[in-house]
Amino acid sequence: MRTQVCIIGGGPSGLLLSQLLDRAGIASVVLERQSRDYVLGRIRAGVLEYGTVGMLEQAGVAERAHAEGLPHSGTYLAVQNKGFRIDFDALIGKKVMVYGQTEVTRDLYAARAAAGGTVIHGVEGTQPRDLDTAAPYVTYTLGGTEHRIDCDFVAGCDGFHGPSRQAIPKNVLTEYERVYPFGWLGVLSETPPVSHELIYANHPRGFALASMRNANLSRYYIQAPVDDSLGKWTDQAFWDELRRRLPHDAADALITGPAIEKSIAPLRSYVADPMRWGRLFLVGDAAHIVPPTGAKGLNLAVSDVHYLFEALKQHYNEHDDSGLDGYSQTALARVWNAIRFSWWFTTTMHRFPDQTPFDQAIQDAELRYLEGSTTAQRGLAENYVGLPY
Ligand code: FAS
Ligand code: PHB
Repeated sequence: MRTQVCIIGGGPSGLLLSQLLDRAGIASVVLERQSRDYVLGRIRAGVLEYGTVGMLEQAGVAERAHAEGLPHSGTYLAVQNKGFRIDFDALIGKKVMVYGQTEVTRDLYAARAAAGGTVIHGVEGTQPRDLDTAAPYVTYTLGGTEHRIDCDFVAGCDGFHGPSRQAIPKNVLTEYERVYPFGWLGVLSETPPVSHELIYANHPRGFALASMRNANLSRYYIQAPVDDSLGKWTDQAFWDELRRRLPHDAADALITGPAIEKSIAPLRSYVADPMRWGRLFLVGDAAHIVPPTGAKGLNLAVSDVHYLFEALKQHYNEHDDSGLDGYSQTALARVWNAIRFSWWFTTTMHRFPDQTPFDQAIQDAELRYLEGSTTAQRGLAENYVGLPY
């Protein structure tokens, strides 16, 4: 088989890139290791930057998001059970949209199917090859049969554990990493959200987040040891701990119910540089990971797609490779802005096991400054709603 762009990974970045390329008349094939249902069964991001909504519109897949998504013009922060609001609209004149990554991916799968796009599920042993030549190709097996796709470019949209980043020689790649000494215990429940907007809570017992997916589907998180066993956290234990950490009015209003999904996710910051090697371009989690505190993971994947899509269009339509040659530098500039914001927000809102009284005093001062300064709040707001592409 031959195509113009071979995309490894059928998550949000791979599917969005394929959809955009298709609408620009550029052929692609998506190779996905898991089944469609497995991909859709993953519970992940919940907040879309306004730039991400714009990209979904450009891809022709934003209709359901606009119909069912929840525009949010602000968020609450809470310190020791006392909340205050950051008003995105008043500070920045922009909103975010609460619409789950699962639904974004569902809409993208539907659009690829409607367009007759090629998404091959269940592939194994995917391997990009001859990336440092003008004739790269990708091999994989399907049902025990070896296949090969010849292409012009390979987009590594295969997440943190995929083969694309591994294909870059170790002496070419610089990796930056910070692992946080805690995880997030997340619960999904078919209950009305406790608040009409998100609540990020800093509490001596640890961080908590009240989020949502729709009017009857709530998403809650509490900071927990990353090696905690899920068995330890009965639903009741989770709800009791969440109540202790939320603002008092929210804790009193909390409607609980059975957890329909419960998981512990580790938190890390990670960046791989460069995001390009020869005809391979890394996109999304294949190149970078952020702690979910700043709601940046999915949104960063989308801005990478934006830069790569524009560069590929420029290559095919104008025979100009300046976008491709500048992709890694351009994408990494935005990545590092998001890495910084996510690190700052995580450091400000969580309790670290080894933090000294000085560290705690600094965190308290940071939060008091944030509560009392519209300038500080404007900084948080412009990063949270998404910096321009
Ligand atoms: P993805 O990992 O989504 O997709 C990569 C795809 O490649 C997967 O479908 C995988 O099956 C496939 N693949 C891997 N290896 C392959 C191979 N060898 N061959 C073929 N296919 C292969 N972000 C937020 O913004 N907010 C959040 O709250 C949030 N919560 C998260 C919670 C968890 C538990 C995790 C793991 C991530 C969370 N994220 C969150 C980040 C997450 O949403 C990612 O940023 C987003 O999925 C990135 O999209 P992709 O880059 O497409 O990678
Ligand atoms: C979520 O709804 O899953 C969510 C929202 C905001 C975050 C992280 C996760 O910062």
